[in-house]
Amino acid sequence: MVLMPSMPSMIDARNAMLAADLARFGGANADLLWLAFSERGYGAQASAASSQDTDPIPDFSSPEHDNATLVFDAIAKDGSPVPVNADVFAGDYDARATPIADTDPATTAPNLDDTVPIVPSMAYVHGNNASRYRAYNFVANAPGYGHVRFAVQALKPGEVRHVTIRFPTNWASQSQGATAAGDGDFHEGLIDDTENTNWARPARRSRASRSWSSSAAAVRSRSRR
Ligand SMILES: [Ca+2]
Ligand SMILES: [Ca+2]
Repeated sequence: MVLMPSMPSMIDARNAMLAADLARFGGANADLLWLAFSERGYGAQASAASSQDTDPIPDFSSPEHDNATLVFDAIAKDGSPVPVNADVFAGDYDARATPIADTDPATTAPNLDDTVPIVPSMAYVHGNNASRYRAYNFVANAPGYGHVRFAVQALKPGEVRHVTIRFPTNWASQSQGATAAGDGDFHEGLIDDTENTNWARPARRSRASRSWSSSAAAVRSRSRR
């Protein structure tokens, strides 16, 4: 703790723990520390602008281990030859996270290519499901194709693993021509292929005025209360 700056980012906290191990134990635990950090996205190339950064850049590679490499490809399940421009996120959810890869050749920035160096996972603990302990979980989404969740199991040191993500077409997507209308706000949030955005139900009204509201969305919304 004393090695951390005030208002540390998670990266600052990682660096302080590595420095403490170096100062006190001559770096004897560096491999274990880097493994634990890298498995959780705090690898050597991870970065955050500040402790307030809500879009830090994750990295899953370790400077102490023989990393594996993931190479992502995305295709449409129905055989459409149109390229699927997918964003790939580590974990189970694409909101409040930044991608670790994408399959869109037009985008270039850290983590926006199709190749991910990644430390072979020994214990990516997420939930209580034992089958997940040797796997990395991912979610990918693409305009017109919704999202796909998948796991990559048992990576080996130095392995290059090609992962093809097969997307079902989402005919209820605005990218496939769907439209949404009705009560509430942010209708496009229903049909934009990402859980990051949501429809908002109508603001609460008095009982008298609410009884006049009869769209399907409003009826469903009331029945859940
Ligand atoms: Ca790209
Ligand atoms: Ca949405």
